[in-house]
Amino acid sequence: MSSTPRVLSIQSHVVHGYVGNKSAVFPLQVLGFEVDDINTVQFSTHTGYNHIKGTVLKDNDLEEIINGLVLNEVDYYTHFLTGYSRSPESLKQIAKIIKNLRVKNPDLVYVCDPVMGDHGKLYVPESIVPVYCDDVVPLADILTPNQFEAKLLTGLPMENLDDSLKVIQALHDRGVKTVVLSSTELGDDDNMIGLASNKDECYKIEIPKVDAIFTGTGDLFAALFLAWSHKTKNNLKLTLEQTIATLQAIIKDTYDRARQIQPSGRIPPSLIELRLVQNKRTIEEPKITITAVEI
Ligand code: ATP
Ligand code: PLP
Ligand code: PXL
Repeated sequence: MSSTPRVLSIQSHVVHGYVGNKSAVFPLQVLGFEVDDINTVQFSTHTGYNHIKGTVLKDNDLEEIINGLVLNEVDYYTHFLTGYSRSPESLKQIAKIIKNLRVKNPDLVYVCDPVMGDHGKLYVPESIVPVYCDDVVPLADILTPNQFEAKLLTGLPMENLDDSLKVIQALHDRGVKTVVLSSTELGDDDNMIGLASNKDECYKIEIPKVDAIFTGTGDLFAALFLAWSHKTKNNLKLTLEQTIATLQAIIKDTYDRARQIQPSGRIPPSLIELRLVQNKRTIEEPKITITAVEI
């Protein structure tokens, strides 16, 4: 009998809504993972709302919490997951934490979502970029940047599919086993392209665009990819398909529900919070409707 996988997830907490740990913990638990979650911030809501209120975990506090896990000898994890991080210091701490966790479990899988920005815009301080490049990315087993983040990490252009394969190879060359471009604008007007690659194979998937801005979907993507990699024993094609199938269903349901309430115009953030709880069954058993193709 295989034992229950255990994840340490260091991400944001929001009281209302679904980003960071709120977007990752429930799906991981539903898929059978024990999740220990450290909250880097506790905000009322995500930062897309009009008022941003809450507190940020101090670097000393993060160290103390980790120290408590170590002293109590409960610091054995099969997986480590990190997302949005605002300070270079906290990212450096994360690099230290991974190294220590790997002393306890040399097979620990580190899933890094290098959240820095999207569509040409940074939403973290620029000083974070070199810390990701030099200290964190080389430690990642699975890396889930979007198109903009992948360009930042490699300094390479990404105007077409050929470019994206070079970017992916540059990230493999830094030691990353699995590189996943969670969303790129390399498709047509109606589709985004996702790409997933390991040393043996690379898959492309076309994701139909839904006409709204979702928040927390990148965090959900990373958590689902972690879960399905484990559950499929690293079957890359199936992992990508299960991840996208889940996201598509949740996004469609969230959008349809918002449009019932507000039939036209821009949907405000509070109406488009991801419907995770309502889609528990889909998370458990996604129905694959879009298949990935090998390239
Ligand atoms: P991160 O910044 O966390 O690295 P990201 O920018 O790729 O990730 P998103 O743009 O939220 O994060 O995309 C993650 C996934 O969410 C995509 O692969 C796609 O499946 C889904 N998604 C997000 N927005 C949409 C949308 N408007 N229409 C359809 N799918 C979407
Ligand atoms: N907008 C802001 C201001 C953010 O801080 C983040 C993530 O940190 C996002 C958008 C993106 O969220 P996601 O990629 O999970 O959809
Ligand atoms: O990755 C999404 C995210 C995480 N944490 C906080 C956020 C957001 C997106 O807005 O505001 C605090």
